[in-house]
Amino acid sequence: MNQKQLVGEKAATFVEDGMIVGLGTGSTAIFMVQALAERVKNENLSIVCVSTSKATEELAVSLGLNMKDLSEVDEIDLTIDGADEISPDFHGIKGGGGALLYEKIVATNSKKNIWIVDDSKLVDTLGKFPLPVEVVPFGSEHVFRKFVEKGYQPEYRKDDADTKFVTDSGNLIIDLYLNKIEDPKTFANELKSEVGVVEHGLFIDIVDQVIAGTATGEIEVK
Ligand code: ABF
Repeated sequence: MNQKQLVGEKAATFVEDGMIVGLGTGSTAIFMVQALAERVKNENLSIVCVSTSKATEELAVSLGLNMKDLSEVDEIDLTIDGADEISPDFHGIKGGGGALLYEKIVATNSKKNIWIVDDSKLVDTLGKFPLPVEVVPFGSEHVFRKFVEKGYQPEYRKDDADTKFVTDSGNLIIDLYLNKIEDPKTFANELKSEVGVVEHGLFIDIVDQVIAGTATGEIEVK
């Protein structure tokens, strides 16, 4: 069994009967959703789920999970999601799958957040993974140019047809190839101050617990 499956299945055991659960996006989250659906069936769990993307919503519905829109629930009890990078102080980069806006909205409306990752996601300093920045299409070229002038090595996220990727909320993503982000908190504030930027993939002071795979095939709950 691979690390992503191990941590996904482990995380599903943290869900308790009666919970409102946020379902993350990405290949690791898929293992969690599948394991959670099995638990609901086998243990007759009564839970309500909220999705962080259309892709996860479709999977969860196909597996019989009880899905609600975020607007239909109060605070979410537990959100379980993947991540692209996690630093030792539990800040992260998310959005490699293009779902960072809905992921951050769901995460910031959750009492507890758990990230599930294989050990390749644990880094000393954030930034080697390109930082996704979600921008509205109108004027995005001007934001792009400002990023070039600042030396952020921007690239528009492309889809399989090599056209600009469009997020679930109809926006575009510019990925910043920064290599290292020495002060993520300051950089996050700078990005958010750029008019036209909707959200970015720096998740600062959001996660409460990390379930990570290890090279020896173990699971580490941090
Ligand atoms: C998602 O998890 C995204 O934010 C992130 O890109 C992804 C990690 O992908 P995977 O689990 O497929 O490695 O929440």
